[in-house]
Amino acid sequence: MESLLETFRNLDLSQKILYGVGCAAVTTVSFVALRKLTQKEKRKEYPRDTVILHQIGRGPYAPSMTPFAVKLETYLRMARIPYQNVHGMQPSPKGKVPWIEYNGQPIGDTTLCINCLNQKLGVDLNKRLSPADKGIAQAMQVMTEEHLYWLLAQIRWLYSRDASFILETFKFSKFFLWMIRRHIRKQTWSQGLGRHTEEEVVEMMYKDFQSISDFIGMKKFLMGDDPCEADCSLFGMLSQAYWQFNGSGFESLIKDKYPNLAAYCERMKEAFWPDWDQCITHGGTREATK
Ligand SMILES: N[C@@H](CCC(=O)N[C@@H](CS)C(=O)NCC(=O)O)C(=O)O
Repeated sequence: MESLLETFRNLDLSQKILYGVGCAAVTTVSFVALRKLTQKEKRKEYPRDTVILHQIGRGPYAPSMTPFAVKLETYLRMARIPYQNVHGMQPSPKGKVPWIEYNGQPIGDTTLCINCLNQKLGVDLNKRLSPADKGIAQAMQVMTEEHLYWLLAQIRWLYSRDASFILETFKFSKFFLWMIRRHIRKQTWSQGLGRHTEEEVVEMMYKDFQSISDFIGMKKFLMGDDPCEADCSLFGMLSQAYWQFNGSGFESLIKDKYPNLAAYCERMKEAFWPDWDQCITHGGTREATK
């Protein structure tokens, strides 16, 4: 020990700095490795053949504040697949939420989760659709998830007139909200829709809602009398705008301007969420508009 200290004292400044950086790197790597090891030890044993659905906590007026969690859980219910919720902030191996584990296999991205379960369990919620209708359903789903989602994200997170709902729901500090907004600004800028003005974003949102509303018309579900896979996605997204768009300035938009979409939301809720009131945190279903 003594000779080690002596050697250290005899080093010049740059060698001492190099030595310090080396020590810090070794300590960090050991700490991370140790954490990973202990985490692995603590890894939970889940029942076999049950989907473990990792998602953030319940939402105040819909079962989640993320449309993708409502989508995935609705799919599990529609396909009657046994599942267990694990609420928390742990992201998928792809860095997003929600995600699933199935017999020890983690799967990220809701569409990939659904594809994998369809394949493993022989589920096909689109079996009554013609090839042309499958094409339309896919286009509607992609518009909902990859276009409308980013518009609604900007309206909820960036343009909200009143952020108190978000602050209270997520128990965020103002600083954390600022960080989330920064993250969403960066994401939407890279995606492209974040480069538009607020007016342009709002106009695009109207156009998406109008297209979906016109397409559904008087049908019960997106593609007719029977619900299909894309309904999970659509319902997940609409559930946010219909039930929990508080503070956005568009709280009553669906109810006032697109009554067939409001009826659709209620129909999906009735068909797949008989326990809705137990799955929301606000105690009792809120009227869609104030
Ligand atoms: N395509 C993904 C989208 C999931 C998604 O965007 N989740 C959001 C929450 S609504 C998220 O995890 N955001 C964190 C981030 O992007 O860093 C899926 O279907 O799972």
